[in-house]
Amino acid sequence: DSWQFVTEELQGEVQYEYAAEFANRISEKTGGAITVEPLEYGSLGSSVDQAQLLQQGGVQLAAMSPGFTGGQVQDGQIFSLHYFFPSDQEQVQEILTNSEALNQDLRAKYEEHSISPLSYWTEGEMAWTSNVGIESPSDWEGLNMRVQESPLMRESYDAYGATVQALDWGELYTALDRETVDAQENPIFFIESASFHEVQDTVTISHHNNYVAMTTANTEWYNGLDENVKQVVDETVEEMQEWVFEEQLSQNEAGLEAIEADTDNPTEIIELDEDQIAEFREVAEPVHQYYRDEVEGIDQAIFDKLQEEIAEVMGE
Ligand code: 6CS
Repeated sequence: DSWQFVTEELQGEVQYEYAAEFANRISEKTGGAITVEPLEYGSLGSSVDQAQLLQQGGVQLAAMSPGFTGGQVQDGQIFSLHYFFPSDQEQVQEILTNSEALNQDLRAKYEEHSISPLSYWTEGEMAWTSNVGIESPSDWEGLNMRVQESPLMRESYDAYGATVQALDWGELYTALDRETVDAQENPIFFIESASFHEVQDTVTISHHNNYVAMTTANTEWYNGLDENVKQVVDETVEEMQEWVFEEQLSQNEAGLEAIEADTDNPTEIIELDEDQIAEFREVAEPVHQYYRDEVEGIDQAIFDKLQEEIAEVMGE
């Protein structure tokens, strides 16, 4: 048997390397009876196209960011709230791995759309890049922020006074270079790898959110697997949680070093202090309640359960 595993990233980047490692493990465990082909971003269209392809069963497996199906799976937008998850990445990975709200309840919501999230994992904290150097919410005024296809991402940046524009990342470098877009968010490894720092003067370490990715399978395909094969898939997905945590950590560390060492493209690194973070929190937190109470189609029980699970891991 042969499966395709499409990713939203290029060779060398976290999602692609995940798919490649997953492929090795599946092949090893099945003595070569099953091969998995990892696919780079762009080989099957835009990120939105790839999500649709998975839903239609055109590919069996995908690394998917919730942001690209935010219009379809409303509850997946919970990942775009700012200052909702902790900033400690070990805690984040623990929540993503063990949360019942995510791994049972949110999974069921995705499955209504033929997407089975087999796991959720962090690609690291996201940072903001811009030419202005974002240090307080008012710095967002007049900036056009790039977002993914998620209505709630708009709300989060609206709250700071920014305008927003949905764009696939393949178009983002040019948009930043031409200044049709002024700012974007991504983990450090990706900022460096996609060379966004070449066309942005500053990176703000804001601790506002994490980049969450999901290992997804087409639901009908997954449900139709032989029990023993399904077990191999599940077991591999579980093992990969620790592997991908280390992978993102080393890629993010190397990415920061590379940005700092790139003297042809000097980039100011701004780390927000506690007072500055408190200012952002004050503006961002009402969006949590807005999401829970006002966004149509949201399952409030998922929000409440996840919030409790987060508090528990954070020791609150
Ligand atoms: O910003 C984006 O859209 C891209 N960022 C990452 C970290 N992975 C893939 C995604 O499409």
